[in-house]
Amino acid sequence: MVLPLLVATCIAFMFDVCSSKTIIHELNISRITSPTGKQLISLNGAANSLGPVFRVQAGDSLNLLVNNDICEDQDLPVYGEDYCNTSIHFHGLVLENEAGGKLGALYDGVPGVTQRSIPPQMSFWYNFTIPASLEGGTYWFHSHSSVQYGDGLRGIFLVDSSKRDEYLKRVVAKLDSDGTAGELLTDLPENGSSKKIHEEVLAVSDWYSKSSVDILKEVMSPTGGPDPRVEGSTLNGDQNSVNFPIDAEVEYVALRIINVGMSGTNVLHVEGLRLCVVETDGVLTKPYMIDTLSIAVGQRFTVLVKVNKETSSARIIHGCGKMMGYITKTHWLTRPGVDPGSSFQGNMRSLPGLDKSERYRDFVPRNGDLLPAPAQQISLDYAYESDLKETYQTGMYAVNGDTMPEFIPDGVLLEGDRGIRKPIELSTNQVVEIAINAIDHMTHPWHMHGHTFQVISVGRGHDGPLYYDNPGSTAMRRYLDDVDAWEGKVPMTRDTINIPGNSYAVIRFNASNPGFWLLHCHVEWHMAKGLGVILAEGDAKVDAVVSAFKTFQPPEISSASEAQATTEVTASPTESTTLDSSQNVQLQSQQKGSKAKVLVIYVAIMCIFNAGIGLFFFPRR
Ligand SMILES: *[C@@H]1O[C@H](CO)[C@@H](O)[C@H](O)[C@H]1NC(C)=O
Ligand SMILES: *[C@@H]1O[C@H](CO)[C@@H](O)[C@H](O)[C@H]1NC(C)=O
Ligand SMILES: *[C@@H]1O[C@H](CO)[C@@H](O)[C@H](O)[C@H]1NC(C)=O
Ligand SMILES: *[C@@H]1O[C@H](CO)[C@@H](O)[C@H](O)[C@H]1NC(C)=O
Ligand SMILES: *[C@@H]1O[C@H](CO)[C@@H](O)[C@H](O)[C@H]1NC(C)=O
Ligand SMILES: [Cu+2]
Repeated sequence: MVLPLLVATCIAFMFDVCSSKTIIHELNISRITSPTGKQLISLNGAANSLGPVFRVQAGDSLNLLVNNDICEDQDLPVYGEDYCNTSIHFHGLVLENEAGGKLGALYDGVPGVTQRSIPPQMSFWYNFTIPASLEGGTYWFHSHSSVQYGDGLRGIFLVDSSKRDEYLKRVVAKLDSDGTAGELLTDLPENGSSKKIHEEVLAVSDWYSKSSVDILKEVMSPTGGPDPRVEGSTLNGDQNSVNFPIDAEVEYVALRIINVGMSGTNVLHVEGLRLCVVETDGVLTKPYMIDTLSIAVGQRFTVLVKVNKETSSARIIHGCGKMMGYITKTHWLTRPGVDPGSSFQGNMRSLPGLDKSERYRDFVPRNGDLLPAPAQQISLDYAYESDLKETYQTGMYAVNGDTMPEFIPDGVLLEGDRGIRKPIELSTNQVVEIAINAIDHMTHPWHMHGHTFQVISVGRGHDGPLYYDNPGSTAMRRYLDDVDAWEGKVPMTRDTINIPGNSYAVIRFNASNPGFWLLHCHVEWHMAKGLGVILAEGDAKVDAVVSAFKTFQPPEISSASEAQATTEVTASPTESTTLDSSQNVQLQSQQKGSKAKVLVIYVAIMCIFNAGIGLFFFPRR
């Protein structure tokens, strides 16, 4: 009975199914003390402020087992339940609803909204499929509980796809024939270049000498302000300069850049070379040449850099924004045997092409259409309010007068519970536009869950707020100008955007993804101070939110002989693969060697082969 079904499924999805796989990872989350006495959250035992890299193909499934070992009983009074509980959000990944009515929202990782918080000494599985429709892009994952991500509960999440690979090769072919002058590159050749593209991930962040959990105490004290002083910066978790060696024959480098920070916008410049932007937050873009890239907290970019064979090294100049100016670091791309040179001593402000505003007219998607005029328009005003001190004993941010915790009930929104405030209801399956207005003089990076959005308009600083019923305002004039300019074009599409002080941004999306979604400032301290709202989309109430916590214990191995037609394949000394006919994967508890940090198990891929019509299990790396 099962076999004919599998055969039918395999034939129907021959190509897709045969190349997709289930990847199993385990994340052991614990608390450690650094040599300087700073409390950090460690992932799989590593002492780094940045966790592992998870790498998947669009269409793969990820089963991630999260073991919460942050606190023991005696730690609860010290750190509080908020910091001892945990959750994981996959930043930017828009998960599709699955057959059988399973909501993608269930794995968005927001405690109180899409799931119950994972309590201490308990485990939780995040099982979901990365949509096959994704073009491939750069994402990250991080805790959505308290300020845990700043203490280390964050890592990189890369989605690969053949569409992305082919596109990058075509852009390289264009750069190869036409050079790197100009701005927008048009008329890409049909055939991609066969030249090797060397890839590096650059995760940038601000840095503080105290742990986030200690800073939070100050921020949330009666006199605590929302912006603790940025004291340093990191690249890939490292406070030092980082050297990226590149082989002698490499001519093209793809930099996948992510701001995994708590607060500061970062800028990057590769001295003497130009940057060709090809991705904004998981969306492939028309290649656009710039000299200096500005990255808000939560944003991602891919840039292609052409390095001449004669270039023996190039300085990567990295500025991490703080209240006044930058923390400046120098990193290097170097050829074999070449000593990196000296550090950059210049002024960040004199870097060519430095532009910290959102370049929403430049970085446009390579595909798609402008969404039609919205059926619903919403204005949100946000400001820092000190008179909320009564309830919270500290100054808090409010959006249209409400602060984020008021939206979050004791239960879980998806179960139908409500907080003090009802979520903002969106018109289901309609195009919605939200004007986010800064009644505040600072720049804030706003991130939306559950969608990428089209950036219709972003004001300059001091344009003031945008109200749809006030056509004469500076903001409204700029907005109408932009709307006209988009005729026949596609606006920048992404999930995170910097909104200048005393100004606005207008985002547009189709409210076609049922769930409760956060729209919030991604500054870790501002989230703690309530800067965000919850949007309600579609009929998202589900009968039972996944809340299957298990006591954290080494996973059991089921006897391989129980499974029918079981094959076991060892992919590498640190990885093991167990395959069984029901496509279930069992974790193996025996770690092979202490070097093993991430346990990866690949599941059976069912393929039909030849005329023999045999059932075939096909493990893939
Ligand atoms: C911690 O998690 C438990 C279990 O989900 C939940 O009951 C409790 O309210 C959470 N505490 C906080 C402060 O989120
Ligand atoms: C692209 O590649 C194909 C196959 O190698 C070749 O037949 C074709 O002529 C190429 N097209 C161009 C425009 O170079
Ligand atoms: C919005 O999504 C709904 C549901 O998928 C779809 O029916 C509708 O056509 C979409 N609207 C636009 C303008 O794309
Ligand atoms: C998640 O995946 C794991 C490993 O494949 C499996 O044991 C578990 O039952 C799955 N949980 C859910 C809720 O699907
Ligand atoms: C997580 O911890 C368990 C229990 O100590 C251990 O068996 C497992 O190998 C660890 N996993 C990783 C990925 O470090
Ligand atoms: Cu903010």
